[in-house]
Amino acid sequence: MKLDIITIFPRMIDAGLAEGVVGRARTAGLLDIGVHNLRDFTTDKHHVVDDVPFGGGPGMVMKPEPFFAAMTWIREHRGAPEAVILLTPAGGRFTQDGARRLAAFRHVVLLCGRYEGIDERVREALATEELSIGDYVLSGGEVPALAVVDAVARLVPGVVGDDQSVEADSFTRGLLDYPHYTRPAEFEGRQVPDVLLSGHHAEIRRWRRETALRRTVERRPDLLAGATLDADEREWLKRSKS
Ligand code: 4GX
Repeated sequence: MKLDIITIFPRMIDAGLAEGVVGRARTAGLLDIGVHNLRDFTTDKHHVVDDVPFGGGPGMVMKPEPFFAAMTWIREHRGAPEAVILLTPAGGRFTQDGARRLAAFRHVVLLCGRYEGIDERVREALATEELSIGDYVLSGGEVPALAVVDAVARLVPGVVGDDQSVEADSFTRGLLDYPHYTRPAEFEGRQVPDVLLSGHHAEIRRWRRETALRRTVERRPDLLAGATLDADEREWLKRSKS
């Protein structure tokens, strides 16, 4: 999969994509990620990327021309992307379903804004969609872009070594994860649940499904509407309601 990110802070993106499964997938050639410094696409001596807002008001607005020049460079040197995403609190919420949708594309471009925002003509003429990672105000689109790339990349076949670990993920099943334990079996007086030490694999599976479901009911009941439950799980859910 090919990804291109346009930003005034390319080192933030480089650092965030150098480690872990994404870093390894880049080295292995599974992900082709281009990081582009917006200032490289300015034509003035001081590489200015922002200007005062028409109509007045506080803060600065990102100029359109460097974004248009960067997109022209990308189309010429990297090919025509299937999606150009602007990260903004005004976008639709980025979810696991959204990550799956984007992971099916071969080439995606992410546009990172700073300051009060980006000239509206960038959104109109360049962006094919706008995404938000949540209802809070960040200082720029770089952290959202890293979140989107990370969530999408780990769905690309081969990026996460073990397919089963993507399968097991919370949200792949539409439920929260079950609790995980490793050695020692007792730590500061806290015991690992006996069933996990029992070697009874059918019982372990059952405990995990039931615990995941109970946690979801308690913490994120909103997720249940989109979860795929088997007959046992529907029965546990009915009992948990009474
Ligand atoms: N999920 N921000 C973007 C600047 C900006 C504003 C408007 C383009 C248009 C955010 C979020 C987020 C803050 C990133 C404002 N750029 N982005 N930035 N939450 O808060 O995506």
